[in-house]
Amino acid sequence: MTQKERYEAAKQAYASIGVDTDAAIARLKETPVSLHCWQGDDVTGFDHDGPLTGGIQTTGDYPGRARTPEELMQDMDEALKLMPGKKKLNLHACYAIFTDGEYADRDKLEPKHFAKWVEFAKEHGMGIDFNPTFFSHDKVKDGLTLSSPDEETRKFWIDHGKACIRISEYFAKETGIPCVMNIWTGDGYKDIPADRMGPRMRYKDSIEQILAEPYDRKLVKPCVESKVFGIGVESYTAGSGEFSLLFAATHEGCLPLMDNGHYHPTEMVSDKIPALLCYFPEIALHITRPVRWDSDHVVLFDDETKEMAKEIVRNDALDRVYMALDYFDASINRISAWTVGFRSWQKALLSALCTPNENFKKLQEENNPTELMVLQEELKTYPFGAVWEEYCTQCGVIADGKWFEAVKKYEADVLLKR
Ligand code: RNT
Ligand code: ZN
Repeated sequence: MTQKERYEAAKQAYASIGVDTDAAIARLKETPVSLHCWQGDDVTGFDHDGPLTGGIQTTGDYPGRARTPEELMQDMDEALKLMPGKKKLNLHACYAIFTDGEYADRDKLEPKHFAKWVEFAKEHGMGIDFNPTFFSHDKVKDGLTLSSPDEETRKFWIDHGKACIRISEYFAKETGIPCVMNIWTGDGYKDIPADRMGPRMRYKDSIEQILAEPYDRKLVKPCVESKVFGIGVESYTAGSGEFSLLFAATHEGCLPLMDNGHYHPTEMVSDKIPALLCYFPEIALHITRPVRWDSDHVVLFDDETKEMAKEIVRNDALDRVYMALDYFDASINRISAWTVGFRSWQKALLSALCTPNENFKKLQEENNPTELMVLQEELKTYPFGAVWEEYCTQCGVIADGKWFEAVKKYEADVLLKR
């Protein structure tokens, strides 16, 4: 059978249960997913020499890490060729590019320090999302930034946040696509705190000051990302789940951002998505794979990933949820890590779009869990692979089974020579 014949057969099979695979493919093609630059260099960036801090960690020493902006862009170029669908570029402030020996500290960053990234994004027709970097810097005092009791420290990081709002607006204006700007800090304590509320009140005031920087609400979408713990920050985080969610709920225009590595292992972000959609016009996600902890393993086409995609699709929320990948694995080929994660999330979305969601909801409402179970189970063996193959083909991207050859060649020709 040719690829087209395989797809036609699959299309018929799905049509018999009321799913239009052509429509599913068309919808996915226009749905942007944000690709994080930090998988390419183990969250290092270009504005400092020190270690990665903030309670996050990359493990592994696979050869070929990008060491310069040129290498990172070259690697991303390579990875982007292997990813079907619409992309956005997700940057961190520490990826500022300084030219001619100039340097600006984080509180003094300007749009011009990201001009090369804008050029790169435009070449690929991508919008840009942004993250102030509240870690890996000597002004992180005693593990604290926006919640620091030291006013000079706190002001430095507030000014960094404000600078990032201005840069986010620049990105949106340049690309014509709104910029999601995510605030996450690793602020917290290793051991039992004597004051849990004080740091949170300071954190709240700091984010309020950052968001007081004038910006166009249609162009910049600020978010607050929560976290339950970090390495060396096991007992307390200032930006806990309740803190961050309630901050967003009480500050017009601010979105909650859920990272599915940031909850207790039995809590499911798939269940939280529809809860938040009841209240917020828009929400944001960091899609990752936690293994026993917030380990940031590469996203796979696994059950919880599929469940998260289902919640977005069947609640008709593809335009209300800003989706970004967030993981970093230094123990495997980084181009492959990017590609597997991006393709897995695309598969999860496509599979959710190839689900007879209205029929399934109807069965639930009619209180027919027996038939619902039967049909949900049978759907698992439908010829999804052929639909995925067609999607990749239409996007001009190599289908499964062959793209890894390109990665191996790039590794031999480029990465192993670094
Ligand atoms: C850390 C958060 C945060 C970072 C990136 C690099 O636990 O998930 O989003 O991963 O900002
Ligand atoms: Zn995250």
